[in-house]
Amino acid sequence: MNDQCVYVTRPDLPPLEDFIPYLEEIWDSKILTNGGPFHHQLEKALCAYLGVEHIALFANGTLALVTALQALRVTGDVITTPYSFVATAHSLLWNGIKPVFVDIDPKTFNMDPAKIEVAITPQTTAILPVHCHGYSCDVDRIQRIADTYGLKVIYDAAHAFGVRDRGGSVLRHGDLSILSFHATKVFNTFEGGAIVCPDKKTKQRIDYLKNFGIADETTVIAPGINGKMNEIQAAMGVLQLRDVDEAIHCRGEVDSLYRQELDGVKGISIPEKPTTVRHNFSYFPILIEPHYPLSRDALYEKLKSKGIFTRRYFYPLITEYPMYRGLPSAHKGNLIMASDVASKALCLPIYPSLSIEQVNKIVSFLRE
Ligand code: T4K
Repeated sequence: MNDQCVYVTRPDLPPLEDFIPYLEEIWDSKILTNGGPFHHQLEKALCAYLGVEHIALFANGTLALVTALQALRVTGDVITTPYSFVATAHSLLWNGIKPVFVDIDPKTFNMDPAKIEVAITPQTTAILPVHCHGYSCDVDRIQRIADTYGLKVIYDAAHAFGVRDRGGSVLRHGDLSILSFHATKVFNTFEGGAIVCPDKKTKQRIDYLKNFGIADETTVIAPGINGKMNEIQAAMGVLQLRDVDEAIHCRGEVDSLYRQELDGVKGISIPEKPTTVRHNFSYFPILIEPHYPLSRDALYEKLKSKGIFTRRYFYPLITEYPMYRGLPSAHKGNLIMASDVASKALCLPIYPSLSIEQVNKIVSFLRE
């Protein structure tokens, strides 16, 4: 890491001195984990901030995904997207579930609901869509399909912290939604994650599962895992919540500046602004079209040579990795849009402390 370089993201951090009193409290109490006071405080504060009823915190988003599938006893085949971070599909394999990949909508990069319906078989038990880059999935159509065929829906909402549609938080949709609080996310607890649950009973089950299945000192009700968030992570979360609106606001300014400055640049297309009433500006993806003077990969390398570290999220597609490529649904002909988007996508740097000068520098390289 080099201060002269610009990265696709940088974690948002409070001033260190603001965190010291939280550490002192942890040192005094000697409660470091297993559902301590900061854990409790963060769950409550997140419910209030996000406008949801129940949240179970996790050590990271991947454990939250794995546990969500366990909690709903999902088995068999699950329909999901190839256009995501690999953790989405890995959570299925860790549960012995077969992923069935379907193509995406090239406008939102989210699963195309029309493709979901034709992929359903008697083995299908659930749908695992991703709100990619914080753009909401077509939640109404997905729910209609799930209701018609009796399927569960678990949203991988790792990118969708704070996103709201007309009815409230997008995290209320489906049976469960999963969040990631990784260092690279809009809201971070260094590492962290959560499951948004619809009711107390489901949260209770998830709380057991993330703590080895322990119900009390002498009772273990399920083969649970250790997915608990520790007190330092939770304290960081409580503090980070204080500044998250400001952070999202700053991200929004960067987004607007890119949109304004890149408008009309030949060979660059920008996904339309999302239709949600509140976006979180977690990523700024652009597509490098064939008539741009450089290929996407040549541009990526050129920017890197100038100290600008963009990312090709999500290239390669999940379906190109060895543990997935043998599946019938991983065939390229089944994933025409996803393959096309993966070959063109470039995520530009976006984070609250990115300056106007830095954005202008990136834009001028792209225009060159
Ligand atoms: N589902 C979806 C849809 C996801 O996107 C993710 C995670 C998950 C599930 C799983 O959630 P977690 O289990 O991670 O909570 C990153 C993240 O590691 C990953 O969390 C994230 N998605 C994914 C999209 O991106 P990399 O390999 O691109 O990260 P890395 O280390 O290259 O970081 C990117 C840039 O961020 C660096 O160039 C500089 C900056 N950075 C990164 C870290 C870790 C920092 O400045 N400080 C840091 O501490 O995967």
